[in-house]
Amino acid sequence: MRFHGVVLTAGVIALGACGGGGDKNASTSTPDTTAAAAAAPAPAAGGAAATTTAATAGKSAPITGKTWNVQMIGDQKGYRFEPATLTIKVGDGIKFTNVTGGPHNVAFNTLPAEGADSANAKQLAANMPAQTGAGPSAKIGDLSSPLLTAPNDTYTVSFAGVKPGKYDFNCTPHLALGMKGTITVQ
Ligand SMILES: [Cu+2]
Repeated sequence: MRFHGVVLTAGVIALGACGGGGDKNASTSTPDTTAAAAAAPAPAAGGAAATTTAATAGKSAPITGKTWNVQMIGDQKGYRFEPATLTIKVGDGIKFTNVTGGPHNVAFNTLPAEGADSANAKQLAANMPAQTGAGPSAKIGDLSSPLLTAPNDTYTVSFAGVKPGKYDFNCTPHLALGMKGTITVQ
């Protein structure tokens, strides 16, 4: 049970971060469109994406539809997203929650309308904030979330403004262990 050590460490970090009481923000599995919408990235007011060259490339598109929940799990049965495959609509969002076995992230590797420089890839990158539910954090790459280290930390991706098709994703730390999935956007 090696991952117990990881969980304990993450738990200590979470306790330190929560500090002053009443974690009313604790996420549940119920759909929470408002929270997801609030978590969606604001247009780069802070200038984090200021180096983007194309004027249209850095603008995030907020969730307009349903927010789906995906759990990030590492336990005796292995490392996985649950569900690992889901079908959503353009405008929906997905809220990933670090349940056990973290740190986890979500990184996209295969996109419809191929090419890392495609407008679709830029839109998805813009829809992936450098912030988890726990606060600002560094993205691992344009199409990768920050690491979710603390238990119950969340990360929400908007699929507004992207092209329909299949989006393969994985967890970078656990890719070799098969932690991956596919989102079909209709
Ligand atoms: Cu993982």
